[in-house]
Amino acid sequence: MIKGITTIRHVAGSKEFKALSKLFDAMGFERGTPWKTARGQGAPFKVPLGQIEFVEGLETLHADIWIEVTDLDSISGVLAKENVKGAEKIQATAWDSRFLVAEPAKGSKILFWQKNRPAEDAIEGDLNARGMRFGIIVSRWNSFITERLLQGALDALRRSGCSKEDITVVRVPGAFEIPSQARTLAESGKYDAIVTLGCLIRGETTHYEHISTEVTRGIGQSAQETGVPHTYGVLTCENLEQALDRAGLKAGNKGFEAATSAIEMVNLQRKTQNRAKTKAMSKKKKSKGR
Ligand code: DLZ
Repeated sequence: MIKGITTIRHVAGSKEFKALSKLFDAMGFERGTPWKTARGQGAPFKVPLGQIEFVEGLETLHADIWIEVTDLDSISGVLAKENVKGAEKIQATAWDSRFLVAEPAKGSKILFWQKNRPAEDAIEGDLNARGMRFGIIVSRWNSFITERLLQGALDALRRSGCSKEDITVVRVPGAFEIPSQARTLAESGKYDAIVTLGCLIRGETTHYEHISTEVTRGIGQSAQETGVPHTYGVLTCENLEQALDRAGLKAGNKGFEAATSAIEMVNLQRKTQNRAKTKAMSKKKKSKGR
């Protein structure tokens, strides 16, 4: 029955409205549908998860908008870059988290908080690509976009220490042809990971759903069946504007992200495979000793 929750803040004036909207854009919030009438305007911003919480007792709440984030230091950086006045220093809570309070517009205090990393030793891949070999498959359809994705991917790999000679770029006609080449490169045994880059625009293809489903399935299947990490930098967009945003403008560069994920996956796979090997060896030793 319950569908969602919207916390509405009435801001002091259009200056504050603009300042808050600009800041929330800079922090990467997804915009909802804005509205404007003769009596005012609204700018909704969406969050992946929301809740309403009632609090009783002596706890100091600092602000009535609380935003949980995954990287508080980056938020602090955005606040500094956007010149937000009244952004306080990061503080520790008594409940294993950190927070900071900012007042981006008069009367609108926002508390940003992040849970401290759990103490368990999660296995994660780091972002050092030295000595790794990557195959990048990029489709030529919408090359205006895909070449930007390629530049983003190359930038990520080179900045992370991968040498030029260890990167092979293969161009295919359209997104539909990406999976077969991904599998060919993966099966060659020459690459630690495969980065796939393409751009499907709904307006340009009546069979958009079919192609995008097939491309996604094919890339996933190649990854699972070859055991070589594949990352997905194929844009599936409604229009050119969305594609441009994801290829280096507002929403970052998905080619850069796909390459970064590939580096992380290679490092992660090496770690988990080593752990699995070590476990198997100690099991063998134990059973021999019996
Ligand atoms: C045919 C087609 C269309 C209409 N649109 C796109 C697109 O938006 N993005 C893309 O990468 N490829 C498109 N293609 C081409 C197909 O992916 C494929 O290359 C051709 O159908 C040839 O098999």
